[in-house]
Amino acid sequence: MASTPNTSTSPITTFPEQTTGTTSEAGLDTSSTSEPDTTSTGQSTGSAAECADGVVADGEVCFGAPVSMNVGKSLMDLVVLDVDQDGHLDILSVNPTAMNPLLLWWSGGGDGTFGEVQQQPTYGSPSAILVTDVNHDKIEDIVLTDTDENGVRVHVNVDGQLINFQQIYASGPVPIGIAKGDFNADNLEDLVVTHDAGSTIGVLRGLAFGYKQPPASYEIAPTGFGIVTGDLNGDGNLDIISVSIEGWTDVFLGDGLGGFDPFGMSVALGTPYQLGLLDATGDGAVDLLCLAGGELYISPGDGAGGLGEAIVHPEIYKPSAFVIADFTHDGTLDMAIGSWDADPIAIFPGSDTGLGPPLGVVALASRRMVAGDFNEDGVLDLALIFGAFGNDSVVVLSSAP
Ligand SMILES: [Ca+2]
Ligand SMILES: [Ca+2]
Ligand SMILES: [Ca+2]
Ligand SMILES: [Ca+2]
Repeated sequence: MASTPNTSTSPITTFPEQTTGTTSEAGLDTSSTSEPDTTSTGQSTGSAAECADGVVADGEVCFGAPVSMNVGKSLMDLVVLDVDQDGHLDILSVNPTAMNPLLLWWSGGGDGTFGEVQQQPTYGSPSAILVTDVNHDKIEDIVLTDTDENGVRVHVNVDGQLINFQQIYASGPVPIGIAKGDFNADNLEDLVVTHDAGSTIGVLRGLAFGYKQPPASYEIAPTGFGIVTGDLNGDGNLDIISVSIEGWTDVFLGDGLGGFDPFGMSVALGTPYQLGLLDATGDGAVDLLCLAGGELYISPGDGAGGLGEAIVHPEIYKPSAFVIADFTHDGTLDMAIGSWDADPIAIFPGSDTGLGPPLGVVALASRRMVAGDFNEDGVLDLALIFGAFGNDSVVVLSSAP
């Protein structure tokens, strides 16, 4: 992976030619660099697969025309959950404005369409958002890290309303990142929070309602920035990977009882922007993906908790955001990744041999991305934040198999 096999200087031309299943609308769109394209940009990959024929084929990646919802505000992140409890996925974001932070959400119609924006106040200074079930009633709620309160704030879904219970669960100084998982196998989701001050992460054990206090603190390299959970050593227990603002990576192996053992630390990277876990190299072990310094770094996992020296993915140009999910519906995780330069959002399909050649989708400068089946056809769709900070839009790319 030291160099790209393609000698062209244009990252766009490193995408493979589409040889089958194309139409006049198919293929990469390179005509628009600043506004969402309004034409269909679907494409297919297999000889039997054709976009827009209504048949879901393994390996096929097809999207219809983008649908854009302008917000006119800055958005922090996107999450997906059924807020109004009508059985259809909704999209929720946070406008983190000082003094008057808002939750903004759009009710999904189940057909890829969304209603008018709805908003409600939240409080403090939200810095990260996560969907989880705070009260374990099988209805998803949200938690926000709050840098004013040095903890997490919960909004619990009660009859389709995200109720703020004015309760803060302390995590540590200046929380900036959050991840979840059931660390002690009691079927109650737990949280881990990383902090932009000091050198700790805080583990918050899930209770029947809320989280155990005080948090369990673990030392990391100062100061924290990104946090992600997954099973690095394949023992069935969730582990925690923290990446500091300078790129130091701390691994904590979970014991399955809620405790964590520091495993090791490695350097790399630079200031991380986003973290994820996926077997990118195809050796069966989970690898750490990290957006940092205008590159996608892959720290190859050794399957025992260790992370090797990070390598730069050679085919990804100025990455802006990614989401890991099974877009090709073949049971293997894929990576959708966007670019700051309005190059196409690319889907890198996962396989037994690692991430395959990318498929271009549409030229959009996405800042955050999330996946969900909004049009309920069994194939994942994308939602992303588009636009300059302060005047953002949410753009939905629905599958069109
Ligand atoms: Ca809904
Ligand atoms: Ca709940
Ligand atoms: Ca738990
Ligand atoms: Ca879909």
